[in-house]
Amino acid sequence: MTYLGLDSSTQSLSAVIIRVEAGRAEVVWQHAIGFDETFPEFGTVHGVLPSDDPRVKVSVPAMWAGALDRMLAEVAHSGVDLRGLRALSGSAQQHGSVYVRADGRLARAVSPIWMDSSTREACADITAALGGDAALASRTGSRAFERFTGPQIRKFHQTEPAAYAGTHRIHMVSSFLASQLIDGEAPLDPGDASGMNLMDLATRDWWPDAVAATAPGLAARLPPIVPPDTVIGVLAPRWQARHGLPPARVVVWTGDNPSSLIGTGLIDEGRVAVSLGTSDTVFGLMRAPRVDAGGTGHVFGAPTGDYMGITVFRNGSLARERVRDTYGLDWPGFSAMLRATPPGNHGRLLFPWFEPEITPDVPVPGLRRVNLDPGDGPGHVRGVVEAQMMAMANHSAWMGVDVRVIHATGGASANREILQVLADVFNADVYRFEAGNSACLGAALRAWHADAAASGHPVSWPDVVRDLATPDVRSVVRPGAAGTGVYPALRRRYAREECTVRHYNDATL
Ligand code: XUL
Repeated sequence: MTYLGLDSSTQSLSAVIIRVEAGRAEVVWQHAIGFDETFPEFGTVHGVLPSDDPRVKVSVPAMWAGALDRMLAEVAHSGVDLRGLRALSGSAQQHGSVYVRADGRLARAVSPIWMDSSTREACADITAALGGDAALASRTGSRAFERFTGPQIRKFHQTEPAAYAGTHRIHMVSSFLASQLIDGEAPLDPGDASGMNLMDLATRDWWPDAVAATAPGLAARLPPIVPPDTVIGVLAPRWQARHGLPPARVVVWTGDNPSSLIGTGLIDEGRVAVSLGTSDTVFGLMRAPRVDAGGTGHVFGAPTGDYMGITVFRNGSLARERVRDTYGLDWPGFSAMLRATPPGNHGRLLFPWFEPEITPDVPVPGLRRVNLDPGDGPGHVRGVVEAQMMAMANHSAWMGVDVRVIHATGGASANREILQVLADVFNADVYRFEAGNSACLGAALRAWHADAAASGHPVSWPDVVRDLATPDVRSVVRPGAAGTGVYPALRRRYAREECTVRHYNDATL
């Protein structure tokens, strides 16, 4: 039996095929399609359309759908025997919204994505209508965030009322792509729906007050929310005919972070994963929703039916790349500079907010430096990595996990020197994974879990994650002396400085 997992991220669409025989799972094929280079006609840069306003970040649903078509062709030519393809599922960048008319055409050719920070007024309106940050967070898992789909919908309704009126269905990226696969209207799962400021965490259904506070007539435009293991249809006849694929079951899609929870094997409480991708995220499973009183983190639904706590940082891989490029380095050169600089960076601090930051809330982008000269390449290399790791450690404390072990994933987890800083700052053992894309792997594993349940032969989550989503023990990076030496005090200093400098509006500081 084989299962296909897909992941539509900010910059690319990835796929993985796993084979399951006698309960053992192995990866038999993987592939990725980069958006910018494969579809230059759409004009995206790192998967995003250029904009004069740094707060506005949109991308192109037609490009995502084109990539899906291209990927199914690649799957068909993968050389894997697909007669045994039982099911597929997928994940996507979270929060983005796609506006579809009744005739199936798009009411808006572009979609706001998770990097957008242009909905401050909409957030304020929704927060006021629902009784404040704490009330909204305790009900939906998060206070209002600018990238969340509810505030985005409110802005769309206010700025383009005619297009909103002509919208029949508002999809997230995940349900938009799943809809293509079944040639119908796909529902949402609680994992992705909890990134909208619209879902009631307790009922895992729409919260009527939030729906009413967001935009008129919204209830009729939202997809239903179904349990995470739901089979929503089969691969539509047009895909079967076009690519010679079987009528495999399609399992509801979810967000990339919930899917990564499975792809990094986090099916119990007590461990966290750190994903170092376009966004950096820290997340872990929660049996009961413990909402962040400080308002930086989120509680989402988990694919296991539990919950997950997560904190999201916008200046992830693109910030690391900006520093690398500014000082004319390649990745080996970047790593060499990390090795050559001491933990603590001689007191030099960098706040790497090249773009508006989500955590902490920094609406006006720009680097802030403390004791750091703009020409100091080594100081910036260690500065960006230490800043990212300290921000992650500080801002994920609300999850209440005593972090002893970290599962590291995402592109930068291939870099041992970056993982050493992660291990030192958290004073925790860090493990890596074989599979490059944990969201994509998680989608394939979720397809297996749901298909087994639908076939009347359920497989437990521990069995599903055992072979492929277990960290490679040989990959462990252990904390050095800095874990108990410099970093505890430096983390406190970083937190204090962060409170001050995030209010500065001058990018040249
Ligand atoms: C999660 C978030 C990002 C995107 C990246 O809240 O905004 O991690 O999901 O694809």
